[in-house]
Amino acid sequence: MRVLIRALVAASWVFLCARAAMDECSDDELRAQRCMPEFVNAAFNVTVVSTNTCGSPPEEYCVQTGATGVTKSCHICASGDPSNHHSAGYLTDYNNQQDTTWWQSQTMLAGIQYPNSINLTLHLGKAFDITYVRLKFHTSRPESFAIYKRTREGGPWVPYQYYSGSCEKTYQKAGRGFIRTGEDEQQALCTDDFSDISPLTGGNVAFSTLEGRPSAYNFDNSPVLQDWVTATDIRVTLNRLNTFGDEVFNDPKVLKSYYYAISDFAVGGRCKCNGHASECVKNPSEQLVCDCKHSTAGDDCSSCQPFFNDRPWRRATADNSNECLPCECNGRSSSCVFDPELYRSSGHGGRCLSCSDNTDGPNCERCLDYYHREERGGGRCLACSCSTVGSESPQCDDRGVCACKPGVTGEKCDRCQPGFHSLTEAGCRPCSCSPSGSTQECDVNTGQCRCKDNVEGFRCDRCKLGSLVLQLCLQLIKQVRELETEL
Ligand SMILES: *[C@@H]1O[C@H](CO)[C@@H](O)[C@H](O)[C@H]1NC(C)=O
Ligand SMILES: *[C@@H]1O[C@H](CO)[C@@H](O)[C@H](O)[C@H]1NC(C)=O
Ligand SMILES: [Ca+2]
Repeated sequence: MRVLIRALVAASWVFLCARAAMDECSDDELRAQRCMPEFVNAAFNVTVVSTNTCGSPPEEYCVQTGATGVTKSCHICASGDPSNHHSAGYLTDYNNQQDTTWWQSQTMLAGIQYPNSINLTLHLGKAFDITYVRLKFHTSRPESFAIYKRTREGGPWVPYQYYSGSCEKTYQKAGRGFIRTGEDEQQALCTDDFSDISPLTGGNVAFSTLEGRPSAYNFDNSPVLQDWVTATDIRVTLNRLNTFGDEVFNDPKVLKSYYYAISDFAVGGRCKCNGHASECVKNPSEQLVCDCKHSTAGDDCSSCQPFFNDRPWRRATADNSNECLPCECNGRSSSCVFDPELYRSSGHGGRCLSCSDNTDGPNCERCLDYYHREERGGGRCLACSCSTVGSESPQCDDRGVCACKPGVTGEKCDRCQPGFHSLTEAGCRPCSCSPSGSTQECDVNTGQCRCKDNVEGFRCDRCKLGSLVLQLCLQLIKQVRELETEL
């Protein structure tokens, strides 16, 4: 019993050393703090599935007295009989010293002995942080048995601990092994401490998940051990019965006195919520799930709620609740994702999605490309609307002014400058008008120069026939021709 108590205390210390108000997810000033569900026997009233149980059809078993030749008291195990059955439900019922109930296997007479094994499987229905697994035997403890666990639903069975008087022979494990700092802390050890045939009844075996594992003293910072204590299922595999060696004579009475019987199967631990919930509850489909706080989500509070992706999810520690923080989207988006690159560069990893009001950027903080911020009023983002023909680029400046191609003008670059005509992808062409015969302006669409009186032609370089001042006109044009040639 002293060994048991020592084991349980050693195993519980990590959990007990946590802050006093562990059931509160925020303190008096409403600051988030680590919280966890209460410590419970996770196996209580949970059905264990056994691969072998005595009593169908009814069969006789005899109580082991240890002495050979002494008349043994024999009884009937009958699965249908309320007062003589020993079904697996008795493993996890209320454990009453005065009125012991126990599960019992068939006897050695029915072939129960190594290498035939029996599995007792406990399905917790949810991840728990396991502190200990304890078995109370109604007969003598087995010569060899093992405890396995599943870390996640449907995952592989991982050995937790071997108990054997023949560690090397049965499990190929060194007996009395221990784990040094730096070694794999997720390995199952084998011990022969609990494998004696005595006591013949009431022997306990308790496995504490963290005992003898160096990083237990730094549990908050040991993902390896955090994973080690996590289990959704626990399985006890009974491999070899203890005997006095008298079974070799094949006396049925002797063989009927060897069988497995366990009166209590307890699993001490807490519903696993990663420090983000103070209780587990049944969801609408009757599954046990954490009642997550700190803006976390999931059955085990192992992710952040949608829109709380400003930093990566972390489990809560004694001095940091590590609650999930909302994305900053300036009220222009209700969805975001975590962006590791953004988190590295800015310390805020939330990238807002589908920003409204023509905004863009990780926080919807700037205008979309080809938009600019309104100078007065509400500072809305307005479209640049730069002319696709006349602008160098669809992007305008802060004041909404577009960059125009040569000869083009207007805020949106949608018309020709004075003295230019015919807006195309190449900009506007300069008017080519005779300086003396025209006003040097031309039609913006056709390029037709605006001619002085008595002058005509596309460039205004011909005199009108029949003009009164024809002579004067011809003279003028001749002079201009000469001037142009000189230049
Ligand atoms: C045990 O579980 C059953 C349902 O499986 C439930 O009806 C009963 O109340 C539980 N007993 C206790 C003591 O929790
Ligand atoms: C019992 O459990 C062991 C270990 O998980 C497994 O290998 C074996 O197949 C199981 N046996 C039965 C009958 O379920
Ligand atoms: Ca019981």
